[in-house]
Amino acid sequence: MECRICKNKGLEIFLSLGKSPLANNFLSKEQLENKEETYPLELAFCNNCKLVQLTCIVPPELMFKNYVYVSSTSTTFKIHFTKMSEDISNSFKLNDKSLVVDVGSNDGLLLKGVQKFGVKTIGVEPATNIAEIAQKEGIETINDFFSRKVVNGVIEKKGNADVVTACNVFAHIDDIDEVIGNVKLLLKENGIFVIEVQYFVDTIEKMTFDNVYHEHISYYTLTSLNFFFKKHGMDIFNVQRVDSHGGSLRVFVKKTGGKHEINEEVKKIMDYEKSIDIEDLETYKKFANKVYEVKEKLISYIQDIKNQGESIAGYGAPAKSTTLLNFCNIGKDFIDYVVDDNPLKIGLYTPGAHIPVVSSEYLDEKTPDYVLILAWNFTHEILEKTKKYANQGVKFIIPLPEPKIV
Ligand code: JHZ
Repeated sequence: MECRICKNKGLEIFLSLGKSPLANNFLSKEQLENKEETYPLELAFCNNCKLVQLTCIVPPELMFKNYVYVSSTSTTFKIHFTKMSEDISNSFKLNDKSLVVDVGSNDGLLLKGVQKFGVKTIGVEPATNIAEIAQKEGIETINDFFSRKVVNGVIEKKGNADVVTACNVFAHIDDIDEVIGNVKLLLKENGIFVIEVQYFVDTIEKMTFDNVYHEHISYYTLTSLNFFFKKHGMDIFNVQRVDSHGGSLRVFVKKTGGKHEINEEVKKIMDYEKSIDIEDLETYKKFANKVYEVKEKLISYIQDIKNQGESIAGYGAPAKSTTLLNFCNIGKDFIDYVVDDNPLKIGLYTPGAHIPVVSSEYLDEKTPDYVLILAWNFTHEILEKTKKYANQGVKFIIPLPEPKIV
């Protein structure tokens, strides 16, 4: 196996989370009867360009053609992407002559915000069912992967783009060289590429190892991103740490020689990464050891609750809960049901663990003693919504970085 960025062959495997089903492959009752496909979930480190990456790559068509994740399900994300659209439109002075193309545009949440500034937009979204949601909302969306053919079509129809965005999709791309070639082709000379991607430094510091699943092929730091963009004749000119998904980077990239000045934040974060030995394999091995410890702690925590005869429900059926539950062998013997507000998930069963996903009203019908917050990145929003249960004595468990009750 060779590194996806620099083609180095000496990759070091440092973490194994066992075999896991696809994280968003929720099952119908009938599908529970069939054998479920599982794939190894392992991370490797490249000593040359410092990229952390998955060893087992699942064909994207199996994961992204019919999708269950909808960005607008949480209020937190509605606010986040509305604010991001305002920031980008204002900072780069976008107007009715500008074009923004969003790669992996999901239900069009980001573009909806950009359109308020009169800006022309196009989304590119491979999941047919999700692209339809965006189209119904009036967000022009091409239902496809971000291929050369799609890019040529956009250029022909609308011209080159001022801004290309890619939020929570950059880590999902296997042939990242091809995609960045397409981004460069699509961008105007001084156009910018903005990505939001989960930050592996946050994963290490906050132990959010459940973000490891087959959709996420690469696990970026600024160090590895910098190597990657330089290789493609591009420069990172600004970077911000944002809260999404337990900690992400928003990275602003230009073609080398483009007009935007390089902000000092880039050096600051690069220096910070050096100070925590991000280039050293030992850092990753230490993280892996902690992951195995947290697994044991979480299992015994949940086991103790069950031994006392108390019941547990899960809050949220995020993709990451598939990793957490399967890696820790927490199944329907422990969790009676999980609630989720996304109608595409309700009525289905979680991958691997086979726990029923029900609507949040179910908490009234069968109120548990404990709620395990599986969508821990929305703890604040979830605790606000569930105050009445807390007042009735229901206790809430946050699983990571270490299990605790709030
Ligand atoms: P959430 C997604 O991961 C999928 P997930 C994707 N593959 C990716 O890469 C990462 O993002 C970055 C529910 N919920 O956003 C909604 C409620 O029901 O953490 C979601 O099912 N009610 C693109 O799936 C889930 O929780 C609520 O009040 O791990 C959260 O999923 C709230 C707040 C959430 O992403």
